[in-house]
Amino acid sequence: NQAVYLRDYTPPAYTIDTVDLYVDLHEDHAMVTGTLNIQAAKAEAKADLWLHGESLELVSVTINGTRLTEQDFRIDENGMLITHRTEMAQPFVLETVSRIRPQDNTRLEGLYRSKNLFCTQCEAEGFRSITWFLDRPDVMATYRCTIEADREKYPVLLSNGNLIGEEPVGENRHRAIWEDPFRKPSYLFALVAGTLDRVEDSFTTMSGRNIDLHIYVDPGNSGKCRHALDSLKKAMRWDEERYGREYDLDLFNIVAVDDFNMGAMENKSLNIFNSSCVLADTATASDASFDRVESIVAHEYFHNWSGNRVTCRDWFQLSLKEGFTVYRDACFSADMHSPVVNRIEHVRFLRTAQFAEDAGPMAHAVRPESYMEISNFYTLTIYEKGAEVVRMIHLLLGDELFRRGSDLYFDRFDGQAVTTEDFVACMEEVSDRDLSQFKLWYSQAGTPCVKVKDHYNAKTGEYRLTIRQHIPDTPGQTGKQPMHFPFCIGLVSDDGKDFEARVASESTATASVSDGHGLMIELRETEETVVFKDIAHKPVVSLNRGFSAPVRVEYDYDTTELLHLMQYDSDGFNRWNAGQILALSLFDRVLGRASAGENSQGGSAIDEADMGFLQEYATALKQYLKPGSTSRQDPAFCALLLQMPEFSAWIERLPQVDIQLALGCYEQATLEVCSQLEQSARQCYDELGAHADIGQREKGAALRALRNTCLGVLSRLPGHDELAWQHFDAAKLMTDQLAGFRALLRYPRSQSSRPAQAIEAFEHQWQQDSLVMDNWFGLQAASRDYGTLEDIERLSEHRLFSRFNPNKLRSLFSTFAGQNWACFHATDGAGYRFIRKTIAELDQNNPQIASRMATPLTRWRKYAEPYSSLLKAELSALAKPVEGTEISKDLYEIVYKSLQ
Ligand code: B3K
Ligand code: ZN
Repeated sequence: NQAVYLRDYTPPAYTIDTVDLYVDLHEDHAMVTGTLNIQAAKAEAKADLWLHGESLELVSVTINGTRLTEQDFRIDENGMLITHRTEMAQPFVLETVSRIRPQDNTRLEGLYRSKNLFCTQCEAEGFRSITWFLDRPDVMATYRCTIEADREKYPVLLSNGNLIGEEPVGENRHRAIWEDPFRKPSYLFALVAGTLDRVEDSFTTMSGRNIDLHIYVDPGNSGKCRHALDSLKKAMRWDEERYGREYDLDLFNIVAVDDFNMGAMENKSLNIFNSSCVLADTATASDASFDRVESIVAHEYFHNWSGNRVTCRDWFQLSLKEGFTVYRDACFSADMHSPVVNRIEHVRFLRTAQFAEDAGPMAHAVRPESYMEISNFYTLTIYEKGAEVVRMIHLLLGDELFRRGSDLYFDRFDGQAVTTEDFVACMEEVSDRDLSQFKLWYSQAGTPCVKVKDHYNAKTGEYRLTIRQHIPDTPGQTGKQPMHFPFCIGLVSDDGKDFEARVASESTATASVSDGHGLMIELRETEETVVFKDIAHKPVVSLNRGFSAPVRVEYDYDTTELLHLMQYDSDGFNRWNAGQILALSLFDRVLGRASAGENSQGGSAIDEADMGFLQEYATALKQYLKPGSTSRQDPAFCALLLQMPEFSAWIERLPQVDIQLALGCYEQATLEVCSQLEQSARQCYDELGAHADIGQREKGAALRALRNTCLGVLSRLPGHDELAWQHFDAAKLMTDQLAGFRALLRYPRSQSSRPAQAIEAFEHQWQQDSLVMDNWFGLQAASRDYGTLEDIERLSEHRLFSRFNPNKLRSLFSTFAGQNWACFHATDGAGYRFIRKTIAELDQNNPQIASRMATPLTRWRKYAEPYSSLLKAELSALAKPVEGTEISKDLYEIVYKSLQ
C-alpha cells in the first residue's frame, strides 16, 4: 500500500488521441475491445508503455495489427507494461480485447449492474477496470463508444456525446454508436444499458441553440422527474447569466440508478445519479430532498465547465473542480432561495464536519501532498473548505474582477488539464494582486484559529482590535505560516446600527467596504492591530460576518453583548451565530459543573446561575417567535434562529469528551430551554397550521420549516406525543410526515405507544418505495430509544434492507455510528464492535462504503476513557483482517493513518 506524492508528478510519456470502445454486454460477462490511437510525447525517449488495468481478463493485444506475445508485455494487478518497440516512435494503434464481469462487481466502480441496469462509475480510477488505458486525468481523448446488448432487456443504450447510429444485430440483439466530440479524461466516460422510461424537456441557450434534456428512470418513476428537469433548466440559465457559460452539446442526459456510491457523477453529457438525488414528488420527497435534488443537479451540470471543459491535471488538484463547483452550486442555491439560510446551512455543515476532519487524523490540505487511495480524498476539506477558498477569492476581488478571472480561466484553459495554481494565476492576472500568501490555503491543512481582543478608550473615542491567528499542527505539518484572508466585521452601536467606522492609519491591516458584510479587513500577519477613531461608545463587535473566512473565532463576549447581536446585528449570519455562541456557552457551563461533580448527569437541576443565563437565552428565542416580529417574516431563517447547535457541533470544540456525560448535559440543557419555549412554540405551531400556504409544496416550505422546528421543540418535552402523532397521521407532505415521525421517536416506549404505532404505519404505507424507506431506517437508527444495538441488528435483517445498496447501508449503519450518540457510544463498547464487524464485512464487497463508514471510529483521540481505548481497539482489530480476507487499500489508509 504505497502512497502517491504530488511532488512526483510527471507528464505522461504517451498521449492517447482517440478511443474507440466496443462493449458487448451479456448476462455473465462483457467483452470490451479498446482501440486507441497513441502517440509518444517524445518519440526519441523510447519509453515502455504503461497501461492501467484492473480485474481485466486479457484476451488479446495488438499494435498496428500485430498481435503481441507474452514476451512483449508484463501484466500485474495494476496494469500492463509493454516493452518499447520501434513502431511506438510513430503514432500507432493499440487494440486490446478483454473480458470483464459486471454482474459480480460489488464495488460499484467501473462497469457494474444495478438491478437490471448496466451502468458505470469511472471517477476517479474506475475506467481501468473497463479497459486498458492511461487512466489519469491529464490524458484527454475523444471517444467513440459502441454498445451491444440484448434488444429486449436493454432497449436503452447510452454513452457520452451524440448518438450517431443504432442498428439491430442478428435476431435478438442491437447496438448503438455514440461519439463525443469533446476531448475528455477517462474518468468522465459513461455507459448505460437497460429498460428505462424517458422524460423529456428542452432548453434554448443564450445563443439560441436548442438542447434536448432527457431524464431516464426505472419504469414507473417518470412522475418524479419534473423537479430535476426544472432545476436543470434553472442551472443552465444561471450559468449563462453568472458565468457566461453555455452548454456545448445538443443533448443532455441524466440517468437515475438505485445502487450508487455517492450522490451523482458529472460524466460528459451523461450524468449518472443516485436515484435519491433525482426523484422527487410532493408525496414522497421532503422539502430537504427537493433542495438537495436542485443543488446536486446544478452541481453536476456546472461541472460541464468547471471540471469537464477545464479539468484537473492530477488528483491532487481535485478541489480545482470540486471546491469551485461547490462554490458555484452554493451561490446558485442562494440565488434560488434565501441567501442567509443557505449560508448558515453550509457553514453549520462545514463547522461540524469539516472542522472535525481538519482536527483529526485524516487532516489534509485543500491540495493534498499525498494519498494512498484517491477515493478517500473526496472529503469535506476538498469540497466544502475548497469552496470557502474560492469564496474568499471572490470576496477579496469583488464581483467584477472575480468574473473577469473566471472568464480568463475558462477561456485560457479550455480543453486542458490544469492545476489550482493556474486558477489562482488567472485571478492574480485580472486583479493585479499578489495572492502568493493566499495560496497557503491550498497547501496548509488545519483550521486557523483567530483570537480577537479589544480595547475601548472612552476619553479618546478610540477602539482598538488586536487580532492574532494561529494554525494548529496537523499530521505531517507543523510550524505553519500565517494566512491571508478577508475578515468582515461591523461595530454595532447601542441603538443597534453599525458605526460608520473607518480604519485609522496606524492600523497594520488594510480594510475596504465589502458587499453586504460591513468592513472587510485583510489579515496577513500573525498579529494585526486595527484602530478606529471617533467611536462614541464601546461598540459590540460583530466578527467574521457572513463567515467570510473558514476559521474559528475566539472573543470573550459577555451575555449582554450576544443578546444585543442576536437582536440587532445587520448581518443575518451573525445574528444567528450570536445565538449559537450563547447556546454553546450554556452547554459548556453545564458540562463544567457536571465534570466538577457539582451535579450528576441524570436529572438533577441546572444550578441557579446557569438557570438565569438559560432564561435570558430562551427569552431572546421567544422574541424571535413573537407574532409580528421581524424574524417571523422570514420563517426559514426564523427556524434556524430557534435551533440550538447539534450535539456534534458542540463537542467538536471540546477536548477529551466524556460522551455520555456530555450528552446528559446537552439533553438537560436543551430540555430546559425547550420548556421555557413551550408556550410560544405551541402558539406558533398552531398559528402556522392555519396558514393558507402551509400545504403548498414550494410556497409553504419555509412555513413548514418553522412549524416543524416548533414541533421539534415541543417533542423534547413530555406530553406532546399525541400532538406529534396527529401531525404524523394528518401529514399530506413527506416533510410533515417525517417531522412527525422524528418527533414521535423522542418518546420512549414506556411513555407512549404512539411511536411503535408510527413505525408500523410508516412501513405499511411506504414499503413499496425504497427511497422513502431509507428515511424509515435512518430515523430509527438515529434514535436512542428505537435505534438500540438490538434494533439495528434486527433492522439489518429486515426484508427491505440490502447489504449491497449504499443508500441502505448509509441509512442504517452510518447513521447509527454518526448520529446515535447514546447507543453507538455505549460504554461497554458493543456499538463499536458491531460497527467494526460490519465494516470488515462490507469491505469485502465495497471498499469505498466501508472506508467512509469507518470515520466515526477514527476520532478516538477526541474522547475520554473508556471510549478512546475501546475505539482504538476496534481500529486495531480492523487492521488485522480475519484469515482468508484482505483489507482494501481504501480502508487500510484510514485505519493506518488514524492509528499513527
Ligand atoms: N465527481 C463526483 C464524485 C466522484 C467520487 C468518486 N469516488 C461527483 C461530484 O462531486 O460531482
Ligand atoms: Zn462535484
